[in-house]
Amino acid sequence: APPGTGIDLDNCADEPIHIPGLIQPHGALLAFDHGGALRSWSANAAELLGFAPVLNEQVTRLPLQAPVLAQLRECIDDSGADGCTRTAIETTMAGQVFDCIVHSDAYRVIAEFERRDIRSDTVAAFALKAHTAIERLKRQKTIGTLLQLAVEQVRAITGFDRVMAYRFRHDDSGDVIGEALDQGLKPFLGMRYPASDIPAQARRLYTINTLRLIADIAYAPVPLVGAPGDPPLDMSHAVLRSVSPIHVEYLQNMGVAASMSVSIVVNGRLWGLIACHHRTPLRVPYSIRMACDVIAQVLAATVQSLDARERAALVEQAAHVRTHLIETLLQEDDVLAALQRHAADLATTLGAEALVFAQQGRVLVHGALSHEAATAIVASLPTDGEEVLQRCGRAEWPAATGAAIGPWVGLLGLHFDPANGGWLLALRREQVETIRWGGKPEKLPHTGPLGHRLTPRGSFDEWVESVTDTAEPWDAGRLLVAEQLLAEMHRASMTRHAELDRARM
Ligand code: BLA
Repeated sequence: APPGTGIDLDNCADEPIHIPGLIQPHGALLAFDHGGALRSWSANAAELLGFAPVLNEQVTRLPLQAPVLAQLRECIDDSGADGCTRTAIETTMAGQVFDCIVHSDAYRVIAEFERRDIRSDTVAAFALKAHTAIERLKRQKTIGTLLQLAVEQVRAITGFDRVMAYRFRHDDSGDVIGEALDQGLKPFLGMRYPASDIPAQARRLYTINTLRLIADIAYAPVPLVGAPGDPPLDMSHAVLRSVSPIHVEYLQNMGVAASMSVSIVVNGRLWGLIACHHRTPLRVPYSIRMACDVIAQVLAATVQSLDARERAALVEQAAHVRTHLIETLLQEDDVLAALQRHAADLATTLGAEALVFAQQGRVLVHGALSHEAATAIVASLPTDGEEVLQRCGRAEWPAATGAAIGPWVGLLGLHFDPANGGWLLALRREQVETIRWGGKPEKLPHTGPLGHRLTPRGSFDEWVESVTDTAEPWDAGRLLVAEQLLAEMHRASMTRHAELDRARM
């Protein structure tokens, strides 16, 4: 663990990553108060920028190029109200080209000078590539093809060895669902990681600051110096922010030497990340990073509309299935046989891996579920009028059911005929059984001081442990589908009974 911080694997969501008091060494930082007085700077400022900073020196007295000064003064003038938005310009100091990136928050105006070794025209050519990339992204029809194209484009623009699309799940664990990589690297596609690999404070930060670069994992952090009584500098929006040492070890254990990630924020929530790795240090210039940020924003907007479209398609499909089922139910005396005829469609719309239909002691099965397990499941159900029943963990099942249900711990039950024990059951397996684990568990060559946990395999083991005996819960969309189905079945049954009564009269 980072010495003296008290932060370890168990409490890493408490690490205040926005105020590390340190930066990465490929640049220097100056921080001014809203009056334009210099309050703190990185210890490498003199060496990189060619002048020795002095506490409370006015910005106008610093030996900066005129355009940089103008940019800083403008930010200082705007810093009072809403703050100034982040801007960047190129500048040369002590014979070195820098991107100077300026932004402000409620207390400070921060200027970061990031060293750049690539010429401006090369950078401009890459940024242009991003433009064509964006047009193609907007035309994608599914989230899968969209993310795959995006990772290929980000790889082409940045040169990373490996670029992954990482999508968060209902419980903040995540899946690698798209990947572009150099030959000779083992794919991570299909791998799943626990929520704790990206702790809560990091997720919060990543929704407001959407891109971060660790240019060289082996870096020695540079401390900030300045007025001793000042509160720590908030680096939430700083591009040179030094990252968590725990995360650095994680990447080291993976054999990664440089990392960048870009947030995909949908409806204000962190939906996923584009995560990039390189086996050697890689300093991606600021404007290329901004091009990636724009790609991620287009991605987010496209995800949002595809998501909405997918949801609408599900609702439409469910209505269709319902109509067909009801037609059959109105003609067919045997309700279970009617359900069985539509089983495949019902399983799809209910998001189930298997179905069980039960009534008056009869039990029918659709899917890879044994009759014994189905009978045990039916026997565990309440007989009262409970209409919709959900169980997502083994602990929610009656103790008497025991091991009889096998891996089928996820249940969504629709009590369509309480008087006759009529149930439609949608079932899901334990999550561990449904995961497509991309790489074979391997012996990992590197493991750091904090051990196995901070490796992809160790982290997967952690995930398995955290979800053992649970199934993925049904989301709001599927629950709505289920409730509408149940209501329609009740209506059909009443119609049917009314008809039978009439026939009898
Ligand atoms: C941050 N963890 C991150 C980030 C990623 C991951 C992408 C964002 C930072 C970056 O861009 O590099 C996780 N990276 C992954 C995963 C893969 C990957 C899952 O490439 C899969 C291939 N991490 C842990 C544990 C802790 C932890 C146990 O595994 C804490 C005990 C902490 N991760 C942690 C912290 C950050 C982080 C604190 C924030 C780093 C920062 O921005 O300062």
